[in-house]
Amino acid sequence: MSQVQVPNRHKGSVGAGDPNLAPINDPSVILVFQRAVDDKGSVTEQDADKAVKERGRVRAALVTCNLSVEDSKSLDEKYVFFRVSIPMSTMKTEAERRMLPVRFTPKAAPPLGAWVPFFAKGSTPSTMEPSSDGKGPFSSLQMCHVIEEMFTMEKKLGGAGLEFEKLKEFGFVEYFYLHHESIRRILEESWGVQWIAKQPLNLVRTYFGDKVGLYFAFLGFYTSSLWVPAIVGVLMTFTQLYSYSQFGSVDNPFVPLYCCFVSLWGVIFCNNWKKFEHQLQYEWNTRNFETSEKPRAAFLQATNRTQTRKGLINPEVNEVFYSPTWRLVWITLSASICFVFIAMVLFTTSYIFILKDVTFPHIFGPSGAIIGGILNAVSIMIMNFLYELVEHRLTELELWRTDTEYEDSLIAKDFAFKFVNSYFSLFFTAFVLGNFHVLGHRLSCPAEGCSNTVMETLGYVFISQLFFQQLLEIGVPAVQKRIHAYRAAKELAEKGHEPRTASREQIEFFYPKYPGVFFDYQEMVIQFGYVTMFAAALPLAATLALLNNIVEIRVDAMKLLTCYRRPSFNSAQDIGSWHHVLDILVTISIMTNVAYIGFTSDGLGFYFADLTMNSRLWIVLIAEHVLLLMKIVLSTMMPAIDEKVMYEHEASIFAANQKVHTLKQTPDGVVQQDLNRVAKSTFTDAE
Ligand SMILES: [Ca+2]
Ligand SMILES: [Ca+2]
Repeated sequence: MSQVQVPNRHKGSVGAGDPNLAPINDPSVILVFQRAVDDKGSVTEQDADKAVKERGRVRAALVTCNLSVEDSKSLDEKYVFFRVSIPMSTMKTEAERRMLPVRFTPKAAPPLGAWVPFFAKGSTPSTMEPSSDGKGPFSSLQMCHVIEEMFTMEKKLGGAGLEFEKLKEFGFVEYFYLHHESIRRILEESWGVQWIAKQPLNLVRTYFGDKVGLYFAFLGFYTSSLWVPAIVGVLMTFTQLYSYSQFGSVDNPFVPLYCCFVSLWGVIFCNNWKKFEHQLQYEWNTRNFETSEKPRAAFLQATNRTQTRKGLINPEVNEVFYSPTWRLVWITLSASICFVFIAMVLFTTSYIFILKDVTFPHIFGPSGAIIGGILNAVSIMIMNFLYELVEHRLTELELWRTDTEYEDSLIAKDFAFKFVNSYFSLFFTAFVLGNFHVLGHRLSCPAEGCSNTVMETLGYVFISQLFFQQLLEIGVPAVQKRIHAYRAAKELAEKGHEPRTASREQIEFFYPKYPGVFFDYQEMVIQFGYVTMFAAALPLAATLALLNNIVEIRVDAMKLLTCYRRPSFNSAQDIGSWHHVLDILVTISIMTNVAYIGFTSDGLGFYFADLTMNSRLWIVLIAEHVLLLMKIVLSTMMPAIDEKVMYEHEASIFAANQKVHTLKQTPDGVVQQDLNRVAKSTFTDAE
């Protein structure tokens, strides 16, 4: 059966991208083909013949599997776009086959509602919750994802059987998800431009996928947790200003207390986040994602580096065995390169401190310290930039099977380096200055003590990073977009077209691809380290971080909504290895704070008179152990699971299963579910 449906175009509400365009309200995926054009821009013979035929075949294949296709050309005629959307009848069949999760209403699954695999028989508005952005119970993201899967699915299974690698010979470029204009508008109004309002997390997650949703949940949670240290930090700053004005040093009796407070706040924050995340796993149905995760496309394609070994092949996805020994070789290479970079950081930072202490005062006078501080901040950013150039390549070479594994390896690499690069100068000022010889020089702290120097260093690094990262984050995609738009407009102007009439497909095709949430997490985690590790050195760090993050949420949201293409389907169970990174930072922050109290600041002097080095060491050791013990006690006492919520969710799941059972019962007593299972096993076997 073949049918071509023309998607509805609703007039009235218009998109943010272009006020002259009517929004496209059917979730759709765009296939992009490049036409062979000569220098003057007219279509060549070759294109007119072979490629046109091939595109016709693609269109026919899509229509045959009951997808609807609408094609258009870019204004300069260089590109052909196929806008593919999925009619509801096709969506229902495919969803039932794939057992796509849809949500039962609280009425059908009391008390909270629960996720169930879709089945057509139960699909009524009273049982299945209508999606907030798609059609019927499906979200627009689910619909796009089904379309995407149908592209490459074999023909006999009901897919279009497209082979993108082969199609590239005929000008196929890529495909991408088109933004769903009305939802983008709603998100912009309720999320992107709202400063204090609660984030519409459920809609964000439905529209952008679990991974993005989880990131914003984390960012929001972290930001609201920062209120406590931000307020205490302001008070602390006042006490420090007072003691500076009276005694010339920022040390005062509150310093040790504040350090302990921030360390414990870090512990409580991590525990609370785990609890919140667990709750989200129920609400968003991501509990078992990692067990069902599919291999990465790059892993499947790298056949020349994999070996076929009988019995180890996964025929379902053409997967072959990849020897872990080979992977180990690549990991060793990555580790070595990481160490080289770390050594470079150690050397550069030490050298900058020697310049700052020995050379700059002669050349620049009193402003030498400022120049040294800025130089240190700049060197951190340059080293980060260089390392980021190689880390993705290295992880790619390791050939990980799933996205989660890939990301975990990337995070490990990234954190090992960034930890040293971001915090080494602080360790250096806090513990090395005045105590050890560095590269043949003995560097000293000013007369007021090392605390002031640590504060200066942290101040320069933290504030310059906040500033530059925000500038890069807002600036880069905005500039990219402008350049694309400018080029497109220029080309069109040369041909005498009106730039306003470009189709939405064309506009979004020129947007850059969304790079994912990796760097966003990284920025927050490094910031968390600056806030917690040397708490007393810059108590305002928490306040500055809070202010930054209130802006950050909106910047990241608007970036996603207006600067990039819509991200394709993605899922995640939790924030992954970032958990471990946060946990490590919390533990290290206990140690650094205690060491800071003991060796860098003179805060202890207000409590104990005439401290010897030996007694300092004892106090540090005891304080550290007490705090670590408190960390363990707190983690045990504050369960990561809210039991009441969990029981309610489990009860809802149970109720949902019962409801599904009754609904699927056919008049002669056979449960539809068993039929489905048979259908599903046939489906996966054949695939
Ligand atoms: Ca930022
Ligand atoms: Ca960000």
